[in-house]
Amino acid sequence: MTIEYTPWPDDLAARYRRKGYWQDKPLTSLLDEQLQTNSQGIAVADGSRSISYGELASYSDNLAAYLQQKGLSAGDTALIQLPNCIEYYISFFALLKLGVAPVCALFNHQQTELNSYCEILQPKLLIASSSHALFLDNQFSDRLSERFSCLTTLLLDHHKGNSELKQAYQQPMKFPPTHLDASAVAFFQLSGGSTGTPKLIPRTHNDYLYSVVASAEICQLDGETRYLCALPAPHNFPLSSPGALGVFHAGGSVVLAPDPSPTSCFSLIEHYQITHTALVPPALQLWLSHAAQAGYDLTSLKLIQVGGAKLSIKVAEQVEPILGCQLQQVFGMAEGLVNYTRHDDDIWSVINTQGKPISPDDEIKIVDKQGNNVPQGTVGRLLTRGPYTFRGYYKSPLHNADAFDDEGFYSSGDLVKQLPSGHLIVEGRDKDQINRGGEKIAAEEVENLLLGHNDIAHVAIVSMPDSTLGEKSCAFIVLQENPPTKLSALVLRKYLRQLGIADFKVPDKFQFVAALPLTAVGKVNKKALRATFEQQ
Ligand code: AMP
Ligand code: DBH
Repeated sequence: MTIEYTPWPDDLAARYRRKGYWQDKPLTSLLDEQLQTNSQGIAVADGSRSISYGELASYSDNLAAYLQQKGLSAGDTALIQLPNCIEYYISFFALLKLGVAPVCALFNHQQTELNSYCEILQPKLLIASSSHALFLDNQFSDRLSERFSCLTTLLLDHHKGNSELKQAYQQPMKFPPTHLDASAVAFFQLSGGSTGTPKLIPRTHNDYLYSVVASAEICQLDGETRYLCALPAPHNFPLSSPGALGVFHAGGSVVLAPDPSPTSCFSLIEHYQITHTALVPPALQLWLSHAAQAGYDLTSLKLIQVGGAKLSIKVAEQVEPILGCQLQQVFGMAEGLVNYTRHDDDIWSVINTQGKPISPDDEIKIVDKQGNNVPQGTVGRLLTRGPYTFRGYYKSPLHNADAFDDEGFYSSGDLVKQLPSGHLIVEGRDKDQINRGGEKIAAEEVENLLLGHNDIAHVAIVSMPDSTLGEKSCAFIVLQENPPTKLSALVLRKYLRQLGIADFKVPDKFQFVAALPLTAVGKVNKKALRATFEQQ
């Protein structure tokens, strides 16, 4: 059984192979290569534990063999939700080895998100952690199993002590190497989304491995690299740009932090002599303001990557003077295209641009509202296709018809301009999304949940400027006539939390209005709603 996805056209696939981007090797080859030469080297550390490449390989073999016995096989799918811990990479590689494609939920996702992923993917397996409130007891997992009869295996991990998951991966078992088709779906990435329901991004071994290997080269990773993974481990940025997988390719070590705060990270930097890390802009700002008085030695840091949301020039300028290391801007997307400022870029480009694409075969179009190319240096909508940019969301034909143009270019919804050097500058966005310090909120998803409330007639969620997060979210609410209860922000927050959505999606502000402004064609005029904040 194979997992369906939209393939690249034959001529492009042939080109990507000819140019050596696609090597027809599975993602698991990263580990196999380290096993040959570096099996004693530390692959991952979290808090007090660490495992070598040899252990990562054998633990993921054991788990793959255990799951095979449970009836999982190539072409099946799984849902993983784990915090930043060693078990995340063991589970990820075990499933890759089996040919089971997981979607890896973020740890702050709640029941709405997990239900959606199960709905779309119909997974056979769930790997989750009892350190998440949803899995403290069996209530939620029982409900999931009842609702999704596809879910036949559940493996729980506990932060402390033994667990089903730990038993499964520690029990020595032979897992004979199986052939994996490198053009098949390896796993699903999560899209930040701009529609009512979450979208999954199928990533193949070939395309993802290329982005990882090319990123590791651009970022000059080697066996001495010690990378601090402080963002959520499954996120595309710390997984692949070059992220943990890039570090594994280079034979370095990944150190996991529970979160990106200075309190969690600075002692780890000093202790493990961290050389590289990846942050979102709000976390960087915290690092900058705490570096001086924290009393930790951060001099091992060579490179801080910043991406996920636009970094202000003022903050970018402070990185070298305050943290004593190089800055790299990263503008990427789980759908594919990733841009980096380069080591040999002039300082102006590093501070002022969001970098240039990984690959000579990343094709970029910047177009106006009619879809015509704009003159160079002019702001327009970004479209892209290339050797690691997907060609379609999983099982979403209607949405795909909008998200791609006739030539298979993906429209990212970003407004950018390109300099003669190829560097892109992100100038804004043309998608119904709020970027809350790197955490993406699809406005429509939260609007739909609020519309489920009996007393709400209309709702529109838009971004409002915020000095720390860049943007926060504001819900403009029109009540039904004569609502029986008095609705307040407090009540609505509680309502959303009871439905169970990730906390960052709960609007920061609720504004009750008599009516929503409309455009000439009768759509909600979000531009006018956003403008109300500019006037304040
Ligand atoms: P996602 O589709 O959830 O992976 O989010 C990718 C989106 O994050 C991009 O399309 C941009 O809108 C935004 N983004 C990522 N990195 C940057 C950056 N360095 N500057 C500005 N926006 C960014
Ligand atoms: O925001 C992102 O999705 C992102 C940012 C930087 C990303 O996917 C990436 C690098 O790979």
